[in-house]
Amino acid sequence: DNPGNAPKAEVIFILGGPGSGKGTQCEKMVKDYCFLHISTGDLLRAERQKGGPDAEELENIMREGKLVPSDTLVKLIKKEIESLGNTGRYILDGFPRSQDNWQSWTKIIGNSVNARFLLMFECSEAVMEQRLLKRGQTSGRADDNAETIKKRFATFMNETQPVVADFEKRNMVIKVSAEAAPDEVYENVKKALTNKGV
Ligand code: B4P
Repeated sequence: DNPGNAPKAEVIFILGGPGSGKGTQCEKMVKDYCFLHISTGDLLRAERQKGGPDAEELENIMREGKLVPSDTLVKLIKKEIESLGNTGRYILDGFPRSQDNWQSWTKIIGNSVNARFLLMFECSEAVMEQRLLKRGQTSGRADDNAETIKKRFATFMNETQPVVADFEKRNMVIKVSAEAAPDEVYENVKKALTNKGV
């Protein structure tokens, strides 16, 4: 599984509301740090694109702003990390979005990967909504419209906030303000990573 005794893979989880700028900040981090980037949204969109037996179901769930089944997603994440030799430093963008996500992680990946901490982007709904509507003008994404955005916010409140609270109890959350322009937000990110010894 782990040829040549390479160090165990290590992961930093990245979360924030829909439109908080996770993807944007991850792109910046990859340029400056030795991180491999896995975006759960991109993984799922790629899976849908392949057109396998689950493609239609994935499309429908995402259009509804709901979460896809956790085991399906965690198996995809596992495959991705394995394909890179089960080693390296990852930023996992969009995970864990629910307590169920985290249970699947524990069951399917567990201690084979070292989970470091959770970087949480904080942003008001008004700002997030504006960003997503703007992206929706060109993204072609089925979920960047006013109706789905409302549902994504509800999913975030009801399913993601509780798992973030669980991580907070274990002192594993580091919060970053994500209201400002991308470069300014990135300054906050770098400070947060330095504080964590990254
Ligand atoms: P994602 O693709 O992760 O959706 P997202 O929340 O919109 O994040 P994204 O990274 O794309 O946007 P960002 O905030 O960076 O997930 C899509 C769907 O997949 C979910 O709804 C769910 O169905 C499924 N899914 C994903 N993870 C799952 C999981 N763990 N379990 C189950 N299901 C899962 O950026 C938004 C926009 O803002 C961009 O246009 C960007 O250019 C702009 N922007 C960013 N930063 C900005 C800034 N500072 N100022 C101005 N604009 C900014």
